[in-house]
Amino acid sequence: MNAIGLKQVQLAEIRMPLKHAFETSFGVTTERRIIIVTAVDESGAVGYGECTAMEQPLYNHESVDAAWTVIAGSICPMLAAEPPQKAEDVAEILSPIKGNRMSIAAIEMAIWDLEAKLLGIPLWSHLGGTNETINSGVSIGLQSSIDVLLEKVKIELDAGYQRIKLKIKPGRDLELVKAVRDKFGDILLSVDANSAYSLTEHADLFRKMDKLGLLMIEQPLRAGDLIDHAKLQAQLATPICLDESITSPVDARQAIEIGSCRIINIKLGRVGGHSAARAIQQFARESDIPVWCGGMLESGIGRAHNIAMSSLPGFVLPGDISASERYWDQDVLTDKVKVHSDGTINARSTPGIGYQIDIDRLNQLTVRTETIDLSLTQRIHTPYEKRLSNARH
Ligand code: OSB
Ligand code: MG
Repeated sequence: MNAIGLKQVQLAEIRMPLKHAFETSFGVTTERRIIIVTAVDESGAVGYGECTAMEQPLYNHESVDAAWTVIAGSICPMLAAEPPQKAEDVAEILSPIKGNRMSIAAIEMAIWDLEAKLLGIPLWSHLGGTNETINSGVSIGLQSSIDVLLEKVKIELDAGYQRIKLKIKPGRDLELVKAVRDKFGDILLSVDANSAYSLTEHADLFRKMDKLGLLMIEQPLRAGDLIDHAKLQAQLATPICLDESITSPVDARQAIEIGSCRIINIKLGRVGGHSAARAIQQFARESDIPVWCGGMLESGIGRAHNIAMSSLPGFVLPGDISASERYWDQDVLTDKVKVHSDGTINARSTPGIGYQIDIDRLNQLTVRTETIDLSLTQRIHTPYEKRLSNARH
């Protein structure tokens, strides 16, 4: 294929009210502010990406407003100084940037979609995906009472979802997990603490949770605590799954090497996009560590990218990729993401992300825009040798 000729990057912030508030150990989300990135080629072809940063830096260090600044003020000028020839170049060109991976991923995803569309092939096959049937589970936020939670779990099991994940936080954990186990028996069940616990205070609690036959315990401790996660994992039969802790292929290697986890949740945003996600799933697969696709309450655009990523061979557990209708009254796609009654989603054969964007709907939801012409913006050059070594991190 000829090199892509990236000409323009368009940013649009949309605001989407969630159907139901989503509560985790770090806070309650009622509305998502999402940056949609459109990458425009010289030929006029476009690709779409989504920035998964949350409004406040409470899941990780990124936030919507900071991401906007980094994309417009750092990422675009770096791509202007060194235009990517292909989607695979983007992660390397941007590798001198420390952190800010959700900002990088948003544009990297858009360029992957653009490239797949230029080739006329679906993104999932362009990435090297092999599974056209994606297994889907749900993440259920903290609820006002155990009865309400049991009701929600029933609705999702009836809809066919293959795995139920319960959000937990200190004081709201064992009791609700036991109640779900007692009522629904032998279902695939996991919990996600979003890093709310500590090894010194809560090792006992996790030993009790270990008796409940969970598929995994997701991110019990702080993101930086790989050593404490390894100590906790050594005391548990239940696999620990890391989410926030894994921001790169190097994090994945170190976590696996010291035994901090036995499962990894991959989120495109958190790890910096498709190239990094692909490298992590490949390394995990070689190490016999199952991976699955995490979610960040994405609009249909992010959801479509998650489906493409989940087609890669390392993704062997059900992901948090539920139907558009679980979160949104109206999505930004003309044709919503649908989940079959057996809890599966089909990867589509349409080029790129495989879904049509509802431009009118997108415009209605947009509260601010910025257009960056790469020929007009400033250029920020970074040292080449440094970049090559950073790219491996
Ligand atoms: O930790 O997986 C998480 C949502 C926002 C931030 C963090 C997480 C989540 C979820 C929701 O669990 C997953 C989804 O999008 O369905
Ligand atoms: Mg999580």
